Amino acid sequence: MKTLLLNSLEINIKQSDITKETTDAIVNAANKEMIPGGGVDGAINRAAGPDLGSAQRKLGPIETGEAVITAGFALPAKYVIHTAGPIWHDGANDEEHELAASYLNSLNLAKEHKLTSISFPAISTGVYHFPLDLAVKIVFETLTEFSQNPGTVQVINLVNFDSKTNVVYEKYFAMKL
Ligand code: AR6
Repeated sequence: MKTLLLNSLEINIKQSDITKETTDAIVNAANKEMIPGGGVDGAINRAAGPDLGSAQRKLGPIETGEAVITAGFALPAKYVIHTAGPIWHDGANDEEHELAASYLNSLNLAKEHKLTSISFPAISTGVYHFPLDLAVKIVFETLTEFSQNPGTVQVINLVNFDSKTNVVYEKYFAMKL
């Protein structure tokens, strides 16, 4: 795990399974329909139990970049913040702004609920095919913007399932900080 400070925000970059996180909230890379799918969404739903899927479905459909909150049910995390990241087409369809919105809206929701810690997966970089290098740059810029006014939020974990993703995160953040 690598720990960095972004203004007063503690950022932890780690290779792990997000369903094990004990932060106040974990973020789910969901779809607009809010129908539990595969990838991290599937893993979170399996670990949380069937009540999560019922709560999730009731809140759909949502817009790309929007974020909504449910309980965490059987997860160690108290809440799940669900966001629909953009599907990558060619980069000319506002994908970059939409990915930034997914992160910023999730963080603002955590702040509104007076949470202190939140964990993110690498939204949109799986089956939605967002280029990893560009995604990591957007995450860094969005967290930097949020760190100006983080409210109650003190700790942000960037939780990567595979080592390739984790290495790209570590290198980019180390270069910038
Ligand atoms: N913990 C942390 N990260 C994980 C885990 C885990 N347990 N499992 C997978 N990842 P993806 P997307 C990583 O495809 O691209 C679903 O069907 C994975 O390795 O889960 O936003 C939804 O319902 C990758 O780095 O999300 C949507 O329909 C990252 O999570 C669609 O996929 C994101 O990969 C969303 O696609």
